[in-house]
Amino acid sequence: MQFEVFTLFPEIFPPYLNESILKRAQSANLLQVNLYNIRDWATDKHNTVDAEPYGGGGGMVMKPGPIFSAVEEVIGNPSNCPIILLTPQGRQLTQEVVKELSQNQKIALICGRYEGVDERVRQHLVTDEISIGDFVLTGGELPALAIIDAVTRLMPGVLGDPTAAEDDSHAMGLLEYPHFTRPPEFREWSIPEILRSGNHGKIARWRREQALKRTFERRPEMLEKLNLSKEDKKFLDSLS
Ligand code: 4FV
Repeated sequence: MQFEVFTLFPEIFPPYLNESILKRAQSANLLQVNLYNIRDWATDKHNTVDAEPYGGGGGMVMKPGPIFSAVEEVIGNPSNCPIILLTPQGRQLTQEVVKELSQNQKIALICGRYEGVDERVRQHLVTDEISIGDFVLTGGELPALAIIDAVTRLMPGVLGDPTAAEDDSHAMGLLEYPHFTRPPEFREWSIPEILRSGNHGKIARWRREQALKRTFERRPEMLEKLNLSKEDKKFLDSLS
């Protein structure tokens, strides 16, 4: 999986990318992240990448020129991969969208700063816009890292246990069931006996019911999208 990342702060990325699973994925050539500083494509003597908004109002806007030049030089025009702008105005990032993005071999990510990018970048360069949530950040770098992280862990060979990604909560459309590990007694808190029964059928059922219960309590709207078994429905009825 190859990410071409266009940003004004490339130095933000290595500290996160060069640790743990993402570091191993790069060493195993399962992940490649190329970082480009948009300012390197500024053409004026002050390497200007932003300017006041037409029509007034506070803040600055990123100029189209340096962004178009950078992306077209690196990705080419027409582009042979999705060109994603990270913005609060984008479609919501979900595990479903992550799975869809993971079907690509290469993805370009544009990280905005200031009040955002000139609208012509959206109209004539970007092929997709993604938001990581209804809140405003100082830059698109964290959202870009979130996409790189979430997509990379779906790459075969990245997670130690290949099934781990499948039974992810959001992968199944349910919130995760409770996890317990050693010690069996912590302070006066014990763990559910079922988990030490060795009866994997019963454990799987318990986990399914716990995931249904947690989803019912915290995110009931997620249940509408699922095709639940009779058993699941009977269990959920017992909750209300
Ligand atoms: C954001 C988000 C986000 C908006 C202005 C960067 C900032 C600044 N991106 N999901 N939420 N971006 O807040 O993706 O340019």
